[in-house]
Amino acid sequence: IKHPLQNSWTLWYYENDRSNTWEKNQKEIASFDTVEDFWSLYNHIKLASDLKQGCDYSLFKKGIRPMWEDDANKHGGRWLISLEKKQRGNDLDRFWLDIILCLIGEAFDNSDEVCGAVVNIRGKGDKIGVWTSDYSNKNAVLEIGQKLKERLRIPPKMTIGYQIHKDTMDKASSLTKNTYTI
Ligand code: M7G
Repeated sequence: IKHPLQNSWTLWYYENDRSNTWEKNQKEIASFDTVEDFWSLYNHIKLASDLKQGCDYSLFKKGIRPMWEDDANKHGGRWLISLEKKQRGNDLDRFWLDIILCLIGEAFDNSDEVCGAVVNIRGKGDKIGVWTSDYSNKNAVLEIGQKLKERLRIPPKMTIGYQIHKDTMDKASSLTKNTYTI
């Protein structure tokens, strides 16, 4: 028998089609709830670094849509890892896979707070966000950020910020203030 995961997960793909709304451009690709089914999916799809500019992958717990408006996200925020352009060649795919493995392997003490993760492929610099459900749960948010930094081997002196979705909604995301930094 296959090795069950604690949660079922859904992979979403976003393609920037200007004739459609942002929400309509989010497509569900597949869901899985075993280790083996995760790897068959992962091995079958393009690496994040091979997606076109403007595209996203999102991996969320099944039943949570990869958007601020979802009930699970509306009081939440994200740890944001902003990559330099040159990091697409090496760090991007490794970071994204390591984050997926943290999510589906329930690597955090506060894994219940985790909703999912998003990778944005952008010409101005790629981004990876790990979304949690309640920004006011400071201890949980900080624990998740710490663990993320360790697991991705981000140097201690390089800080990452946590941004509340409500703040991101109101501002161009590059201007959103960090509520926590680590
Ligand atoms: P982005 O794709 O997160 O980052 O947001 P980018 O600026 O680097 O491309 C781009 C735009 O997509 C936002 O300004 C919103 O118009 C839309 N958008 C992004 N997200 C995550 C959401 C969301 O959760 N809900 C809605 N309604 N729109 C979103």
